[in-house]
Amino acid sequence: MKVPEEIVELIKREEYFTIVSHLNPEGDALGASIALALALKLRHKDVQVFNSDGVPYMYNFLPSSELVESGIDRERLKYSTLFVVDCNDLERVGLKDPECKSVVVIDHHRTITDLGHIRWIEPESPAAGLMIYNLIKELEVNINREIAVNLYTAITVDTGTFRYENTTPEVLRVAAELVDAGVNPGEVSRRLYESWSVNKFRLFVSMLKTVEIVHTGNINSAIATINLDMFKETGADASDTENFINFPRMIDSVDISAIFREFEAGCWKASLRSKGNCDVSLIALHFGGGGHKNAAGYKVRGDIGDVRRGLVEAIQDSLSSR
Ligand SMILES: [Mn+2]
Repeated sequence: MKVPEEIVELIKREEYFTIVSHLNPEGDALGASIALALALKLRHKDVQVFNSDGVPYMYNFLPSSELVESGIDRERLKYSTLFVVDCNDLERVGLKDPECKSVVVIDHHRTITDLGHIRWIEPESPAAGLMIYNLIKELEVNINREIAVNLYTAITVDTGTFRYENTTPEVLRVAAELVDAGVNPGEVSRRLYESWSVNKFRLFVSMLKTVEIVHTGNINSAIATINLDMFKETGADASDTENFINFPRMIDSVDISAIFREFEAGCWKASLRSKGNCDVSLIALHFGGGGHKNAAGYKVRGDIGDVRRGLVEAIQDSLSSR
């Protein structure tokens, strides 16, 4: 992976930076943002980090997570270079009409927007965190334990802790280097996978009851729903649903796992995961969303029955025939 020289030059030249990432942030968005912020600070830059949803409690363990603010200082933004990390559209950031010096996109999602004066997009990169790792190397900043834990978390979350197809030799080499820098992999895994609240577990149980396995030609999809009532009944919130999508994939015959999460009455965020060559980004694009071959998503409005049927039809049309 080649880091664009113009980004390195720009960082050396500029003084003020604002780093933003997508709503409902997960380990990659947060870890990549915080690691970049820490590296910029080590280069004596002025940095603010914004995420409109703040840091979900499960990510409080990330060193310097307190740098992430859920409010943005628009005055400071004006002088800033704006880094958009792990996404490439400002709607996903929840930031309207930012007035800033310039915009740099650092992302690994396939893209349909044209945001950014400098766009560094690596659809083949397993995580934005891996791109930030390479950028930090170019900046010749020493990767200390704090930076390493953030990068390691970013990379592990987006590779399912080295279980997904995107686990390349580079990922494993970088992870080893980060462990050398002081990361405790067991501790990170405990924080990520064994720290659920009771409310989250209850929400998970109610979601499992909605799982339906649908056959379309040669493809089997497990489709689940989480509606607003389920959040209310269990006391869990949207950030608690991270990772739920991966459980239906445990069924050996399932190729696609899909969850519809209601974020406003009648409005659904669809998350899709697939195994092997089944390309769910085609489905997401069909509905105006985006993503990667094995992980994608889109938003849709309507009655849940219709919305679920719409997905099944799209799978039938775009994937089953192959
Ligand atoms: Mn990511």
